Amino acid sequence: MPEAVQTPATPPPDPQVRHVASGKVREIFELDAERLLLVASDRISVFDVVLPTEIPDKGRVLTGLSGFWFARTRSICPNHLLELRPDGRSTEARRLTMLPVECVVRGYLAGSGWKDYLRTGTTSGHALPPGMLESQRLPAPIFTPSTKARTGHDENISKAQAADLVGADVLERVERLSIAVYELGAEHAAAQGIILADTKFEFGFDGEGRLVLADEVMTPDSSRFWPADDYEPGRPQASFDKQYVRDYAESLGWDKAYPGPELSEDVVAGTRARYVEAFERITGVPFTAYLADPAVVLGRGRAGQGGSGLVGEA
Ligand code: Q0N
Repeated sequence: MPEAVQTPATPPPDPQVRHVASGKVREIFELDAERLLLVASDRISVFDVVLPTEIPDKGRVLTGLSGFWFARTRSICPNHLLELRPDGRSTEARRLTMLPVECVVRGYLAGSGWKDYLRTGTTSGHALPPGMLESQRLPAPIFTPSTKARTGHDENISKAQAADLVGADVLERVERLSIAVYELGAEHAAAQGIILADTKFEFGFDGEGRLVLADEVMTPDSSRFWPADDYEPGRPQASFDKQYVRDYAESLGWDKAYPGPELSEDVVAGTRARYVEAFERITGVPFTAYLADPAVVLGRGRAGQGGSGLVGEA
């Protein structure tokens, strides 16, 4: 394994590049009227707090996984990916008009879906079978839209509320697309021993009025990844990627409030290894090959690119 290269989360200063938005661990810049640059940092958040210690290459793992899924879901839905940059953490993307709903798909009952079910027997208006256990697999995947509340937290909304935001027709289309992309991802991940319990998608419209898949896709930051070999319904599941960090942070007696603890070298190394393992299991590509040429995950070499070169072309 080559030494992990630490690069800044932000591209080199360039007066042409305007900062558009910033998430807890990602930033978005404007390249021109049609294109954005999405940069994934190595920052990690746990219990909703960004920790002071970074996980080397985490941003590259997430960028590569998203690229892999974009390439493999094109037949279901066009997407915003134009290019992965050679740094492996930056994605050039088509600029879209984003929908103001987050498209969550749940295949298993966890997190806020489980909490809603305990309180009401339903989640986002889906009547679920009685007597379900925490983390249990649902009879079929369900679509549970959410919005960013003023607190910055995601808030589950009913399908009727989501339809008020985007229109009933658009909502029906993103529901169908979201479930189809999730089913492809969950089946692929399961074959590699990873349960994709749930995931969040974002869509936008391009200039021609097409619905396009955007953001990051089926990464550990936008999804729950569980190791299949210790899956057991009736309790919360270990996180494939963040469990060492959670266990370590709790062993220190951290109260889960800002600021979070510094991580030990062991925890950093173990966590980095879990991210790389998820990348390699899902993509089938050695992470060293991704570092040498990120385009390997797109199933097209840098040399001999066919078509227009747009992964997301319709
Ligand atoms: C964009 N975010 C993340 C929507 C925004 N391809 C794109 N074109 C234009 N804007 C964005 C993308 C992408 N990806 C995505 N911000 C800007 C934040 N979401 C939160 C929910 O609402």
